[in-house]
Amino acid sequence: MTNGFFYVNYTDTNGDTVIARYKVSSNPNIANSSSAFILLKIDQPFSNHNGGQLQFGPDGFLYIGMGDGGSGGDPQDNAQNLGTLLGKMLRINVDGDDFPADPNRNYSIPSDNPFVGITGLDEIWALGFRNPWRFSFDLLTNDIFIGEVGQNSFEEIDFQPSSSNGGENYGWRCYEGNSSFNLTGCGAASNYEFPIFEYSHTDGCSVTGGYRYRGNDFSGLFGIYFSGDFCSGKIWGSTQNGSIWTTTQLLDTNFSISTFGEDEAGEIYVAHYSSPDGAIYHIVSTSGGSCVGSGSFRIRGKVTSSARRVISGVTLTINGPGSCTNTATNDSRGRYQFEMLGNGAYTVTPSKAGCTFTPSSRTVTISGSNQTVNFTGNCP
Ligand SMILES: [Ca+2]
Ligand SMILES: [Ca+2]
Ligand SMILES: [Ca+2]
Repeated sequence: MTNGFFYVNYTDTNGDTVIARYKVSSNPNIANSSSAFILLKIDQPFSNHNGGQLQFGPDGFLYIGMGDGGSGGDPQDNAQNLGTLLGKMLRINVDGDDFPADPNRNYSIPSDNPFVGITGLDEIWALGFRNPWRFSFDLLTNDIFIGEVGQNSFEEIDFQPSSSNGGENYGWRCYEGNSSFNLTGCGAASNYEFPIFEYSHTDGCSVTGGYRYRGNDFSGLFGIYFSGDFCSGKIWGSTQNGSIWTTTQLLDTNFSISTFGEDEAGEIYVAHYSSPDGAIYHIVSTSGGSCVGSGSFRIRGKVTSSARRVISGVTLTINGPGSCTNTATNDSRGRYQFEMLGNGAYTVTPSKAGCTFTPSSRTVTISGSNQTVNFTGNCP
């Protein structure tokens, strides 16, 4: 953000949740410690399940993941209660103050929040969460993925499409994952949103929600949503086909997975929490996959002899980001092309029995535009 503000969610020394804004100092890596401005304070009845994730949405509003207040089994029934901010996803406007008399609420309410004008706190964007402490927006579609920690049996990933107007009920403490937990006072199952992925405590103990890969370096990972488990170190990948999600285990690490991260280019990282020193790892693909389909640009060109005669039937091999590869054969006019390429460096290599080419291969970088790569061949 060019205004130098950044936002944090912390647990204060009373055990309560604070959402605060700070400003960077003259050193871009150091905050001005006297610049604190508290937006929101929320009393926490127990010491666990404070949530913690903050994300600005593509709409410019701040989304806040709030746990159910803690203990076990949501004893205060917070997640299903529209009169408390606990157990909710919140959505606020960090500009303005709709509560001038309240020193613990210093923000305004987006007018299209789902409980504006009806019963329910106006900050609420979605409800029915136990501890949604890691959630993220899909950089391409703006869909929301929410890692939701379960009680004793099931961990889950919840999904909210970008077309949503908010107000979904994700089920906790009526449901833990897809299974009923405590149905006292609950409605029909059709009132609740169920996870796109759940796993039992055979495979872990506490889910860490991640990001959907939208980077350019590993085309084979494009569109995969990554999540992991703090206890087992397993990492899963979820892929979408219409409304159907399929999840497979991609890695079984010895990490204590405390968070995933996403950089400005859409590359994904995973953090291993350990004492005294943790570590951050970059998730890469070693399996290649197709370069074609990872973006919207093309490489094309022509193969001719030094006398400018067409050489056809040449096989062209492309190698690109993340070890991706494709081949194409040029046409009777000597032309070839590779379409739908993402940004990055590509090497194109021609081959045909009995021929030599000048140069033998060429490397070009796609950076927001198409590229032309021609070759001269000698086929005596
Ligand atoms: Ca206020
Ligand atoms: Ca209301
Ligand atoms: Ca749920």
